[in-house]
Amino acid sequence: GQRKKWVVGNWKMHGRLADNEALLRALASGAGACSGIRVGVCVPTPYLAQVEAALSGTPFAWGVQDVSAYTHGAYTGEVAAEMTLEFGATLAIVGHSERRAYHGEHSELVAAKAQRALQAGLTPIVCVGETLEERESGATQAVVGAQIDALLAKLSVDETARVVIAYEPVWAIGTGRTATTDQAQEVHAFLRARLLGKHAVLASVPLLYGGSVKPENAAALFSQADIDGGLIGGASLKSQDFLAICAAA
Ligand code: G2H
Repeated sequence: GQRKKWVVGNWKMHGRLADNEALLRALASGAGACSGIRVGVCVPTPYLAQVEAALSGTPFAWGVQDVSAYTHGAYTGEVAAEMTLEFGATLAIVGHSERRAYHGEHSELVAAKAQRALQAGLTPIVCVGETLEERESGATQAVVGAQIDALLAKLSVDETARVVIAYEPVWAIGTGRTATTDQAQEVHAFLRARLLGKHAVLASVPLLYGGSVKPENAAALFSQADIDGGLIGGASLKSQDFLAICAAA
């Protein structure tokens, strides 16, 4: 297709210097699996310097799992986009369902974080997705539609054209329960149409799938018309699995 495939690891709150070193070395030496795709890892902030040292000069980009909506100031505990730039970061996940659920992040804040990331020169990976209860009550499109609309309400078309969106059904995250390729494709097609409804240039926004992507299911998911790659949690902590997923993209 015309859109490049993306594979981005989300380490979540995992890692230790020594374990990271082994994983990063394996990724750097397995970079051959990544030709022709966009690949990256989003790591806990304290490890940015380590990741920069290990992945500079490889095809891998790196970044963080959240970013402040503010530029600087009295925001205890927050990390500014500009701080991550000093460590070569180019990516920032925003609005992951774990942040929405455990840290009360709502779609307006998520949109503000995405905009701040863009203004700093980072590529935000904006996560959307429905819970099991919402899916079972037939509200999937209403929920993810509202999440996308909040983004479209805040960002200009030019800004929106520079984001990456990840569809992560909450019921498929870390549960081993993957959406079927048809379930995923159906929501991706809906998201594509929603973006297109705003402006034709938004047809090129990469739409990643996330939720228990593994080497065994990656190729089938990535072959769907509107699935442009994946956001990978658990499997991104094992170099063999992550590189196999990259090879499938
Ligand atoms: C979904 C995904 C990565 P996992 O959260 O963002 O994690 O692959 O472990 O389901």
